[in-house]
Amino acid sequence: MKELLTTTSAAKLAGVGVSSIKRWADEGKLRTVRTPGGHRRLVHSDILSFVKDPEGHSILPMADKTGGEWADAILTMEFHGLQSKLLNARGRNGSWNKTMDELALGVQETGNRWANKSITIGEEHVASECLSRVLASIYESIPVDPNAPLCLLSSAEGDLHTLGLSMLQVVLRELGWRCLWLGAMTPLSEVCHILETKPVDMVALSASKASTNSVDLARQINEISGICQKTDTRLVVGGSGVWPEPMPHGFRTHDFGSLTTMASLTQ
Ligand code: B12
Repeated sequence: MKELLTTTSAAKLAGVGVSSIKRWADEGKLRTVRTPGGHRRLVHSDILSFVKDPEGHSILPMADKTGGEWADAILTMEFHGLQSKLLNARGRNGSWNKTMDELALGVQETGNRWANKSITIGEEHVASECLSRVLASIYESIPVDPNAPLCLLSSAEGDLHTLGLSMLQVVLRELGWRCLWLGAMTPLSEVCHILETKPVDMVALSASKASTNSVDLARQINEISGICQKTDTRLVVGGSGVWPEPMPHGFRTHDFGSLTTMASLTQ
């Protein structure tokens, strides 16, 4: 299954006109990814889930509805309410990867509400902190074998956003992995040093929408790829940042669902 679609293929798949797809992308209702040549691509799994009218025509991306509901939950800033909504969603979806793909839409919608000034920067900060604590509590509550394989989690250099990693560690824990959290602000040279000196099985890097420098992200990949090949460590990158595509080495994901397609990830 192809992960990324042109606007024309996305329109065909959704059964709507190209102009609707472009409008929803411009309004931020559909996620877009830029190719190195600057062309817009859409995420296949987003296009599959549309809200339909009674005649079966697509009227709005499902992402819009789901993202709105999750953003409302995040912005209650209430630890136990948010925790129980997440646990309920995990029960309904049957996996954390599906649940985190839903939640990510809510995090992105929270960012849109800040950008269009319907919430203040302070509300956004309190809500993100509450969400990262809830995610950490869920991660810690999932038992894991002390000898399970180890994944190192780091933000791309210069990117302060860590919620993608907080979601990722819950997904990995359910798949039987332990995680070593480096988060943001760790220089890439230190990530490389850890890979060379500790028994790490995989390294996961996250770059958010704020990582817009494709040349710098390509430099980071080139640097870390050499060490990963030397130490036989798997490399996976994700988030809306402009990672090189195709990657010279390693695996580029656009959602948590596709993580499970990585060979032998499930232990
Ligand atoms: C929360 C938040 C913050 C918090 C971060 C707190 C924290 N602990 O992370 C704080 C307050 C620190 C912050 C700071 C800033 N932020 Co901010 N922030 C956000 C917000 C709301 C969410 C970011 C996030 O977590 N995204 C991560 C996930 C949810 O999204 P994703 O990248 O698409 O990733 C998806 C997947 O790919 C997966 N994933 C992510 N990583 C990985 C890795 C692997 C391996 C895998 C498998 C999957 C995976 O998770 C998601 C699932 O679909 C966004 C809104 C948005 N649209 O993202 C703005 C946003 C990213 N921020 C923005 C900005 C501008 C900033 C600041 C520059 C603001 C400022 N002037 O100070 C700073 C500093 C940025 C820096 N140097 O990094 C802009 C960026 C715009 C741009 N193109 O530049 C955004 C888009 C807000 C907006 N609408 O304008 N921010």
